[in-house]
Amino acid sequence: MKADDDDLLPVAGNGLLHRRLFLRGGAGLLGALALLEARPARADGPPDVPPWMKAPGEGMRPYGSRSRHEEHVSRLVGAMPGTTGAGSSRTPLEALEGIITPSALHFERHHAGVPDIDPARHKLLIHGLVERPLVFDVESLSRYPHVSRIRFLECSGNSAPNNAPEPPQQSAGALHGLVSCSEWTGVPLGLLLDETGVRPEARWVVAEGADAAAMSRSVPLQKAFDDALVALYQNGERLRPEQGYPMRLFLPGWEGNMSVKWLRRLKVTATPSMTKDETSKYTDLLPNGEALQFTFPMGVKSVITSPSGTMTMRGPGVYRVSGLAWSGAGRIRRVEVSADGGRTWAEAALDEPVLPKALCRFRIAWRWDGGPAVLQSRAIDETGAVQPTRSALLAERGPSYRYHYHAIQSWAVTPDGEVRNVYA
Ligand SMILES: Nc1nc2c(c(=O)[nH]1)N[C@H]1C(S)=C(S)[C@@H](COP(=O)(O)O)O[C@H]1N2
Ligand SMILES: [Mo]
Repeated sequence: MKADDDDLLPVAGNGLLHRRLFLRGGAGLLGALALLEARPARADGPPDVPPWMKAPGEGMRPYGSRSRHEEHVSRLVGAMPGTTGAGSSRTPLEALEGIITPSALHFERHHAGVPDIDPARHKLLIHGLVERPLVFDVESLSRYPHVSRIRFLECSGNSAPNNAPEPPQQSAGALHGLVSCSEWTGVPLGLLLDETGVRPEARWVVAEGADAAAMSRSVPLQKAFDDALVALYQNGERLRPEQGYPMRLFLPGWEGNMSVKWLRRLKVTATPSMTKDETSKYTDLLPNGEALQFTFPMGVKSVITSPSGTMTMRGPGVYRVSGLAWSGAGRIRRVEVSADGGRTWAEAALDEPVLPKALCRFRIAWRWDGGPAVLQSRAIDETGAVQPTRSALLAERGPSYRYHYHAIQSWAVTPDGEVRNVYA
C-alpha cells in the first residue's frame, strides 16, 4: 500500500497524523513515511558473521531471565525512611510496550515489607455472618473453579507527585508507575462465600492480610460477588511474594489498597469495620474539613509513555507516540492525543483487544517539525467519563486531596528535543 498525500496530512494541530496509520493494514503506509530509520542495506553480500555465530550458545536454564543487556530496566524503588519495609516501587512504564506488566516489574506497595510465607502453613478463614465458617488452604482452593482475567492494579497514591505546585521532572514511571497490569488467575470470591452461606443481614466483608501490618479493608459484599477474586496466579505462575504469595484478594478497577495481599481472613459483617487502613489512611480531606471515605473505583486515566519525561527526541521527523489508558469503570472507548497543549485533538488507534478494567495501549503517528509542542492524551471510557484537565481536577477537589489523581499529563517538547513535565 502506498501512502497518498491525504494520509500524510495532519488531522490535528502541530503534526498529528491519522490513526489509520496504526490500524490493521496501515503498516505499508508507515513504511512510506520512512518512520523506521533503517540504513540502506549493502548491495555486496550478506552481513558480517558476528562472534555469537562462531560457537554454540549457552545451554538450557531451569528458570529463565532476561538478556543482560536489559538489566537497566528496573523498578524505581522508594523506601520510606525510618520504617521497616514500608514504601513502594514503581513500574518503569516508559520502558515497556503492550499491556502486560512482566511480574518482575509489577509495582509494589507494602506497609510492612514482604512476608516469607510457607504455603503449606498458610490458611484463609472465612467467618462472621455466615452459616458455616470455613478454612481454606492453597491445596483446598486449587479444587475450586478458577478464572483468568487481565486487569490493572493501581495504587490510589499513583501520580500524586503531580499535586505538587511545580511539575516534578521525572519519568513516566516515576510519576505514574504505581499501576501495572497482569493476567490474574484464581477462585471467584462469590463461590467461596456461597460455600460458607452468607446470612441475609450481611452487607460487607473485611479482608485481612498476613503481613506484620495486618492490612485490613472493608469491601461491600456486592463487589465481593461481582468480580472479586482470590488470586493464586499472576501471568501464569504462582503469585510473586511481592504481590501476595500464596493468595491475595483482587478487586478489579478499585483502589489498590483494597486488594489485600497475603490474604488470611475474610469476616462477613453488616457494616464496614472502620479499620485503621480506612480511617487514618486512604481518606481524602475536602475543602470543608470533612474526610471523604470509601472512594473505591479508579478514575478514567491515560499517559503517553513515549515520548515522555526525561527522554530526548532525536530531531524533527515522524514519531510513534505510544501510551496507556485505563478506567476502573470498564473499557476504554476512545483516546485522543493533542500536540498543541489541548487546543486540537486527534483520535489514537487502540490495540485490540480492549478489555474492561485493563490497561489499553494506544498509538498515533506524529510529525514533529522541531518546534515547541505540548503532548497530551485524554481517555474516555465506556460510561462516557472523560479524563479531566489538571486545573479542573484540582479546582473540584481543593488543596488537601491527595489520592485518585487522574488528570491529563502534559509533556512539553523543547526545540532541542527535551521532554519535560509541564502543567498546561
Ligand atoms: N496485606 C497487605 N495488603 C496490601 C498492602 C499491604 O501493605 N499489606 N498494600 C496495599 C496497597 S496500598 C496497594 S496499592 C496494593 C499493591 O499491590 P502490589 O504490591 O501487588 O502492587 O496492595 C495492597 N494490599
Ligand atoms: Mo496503595
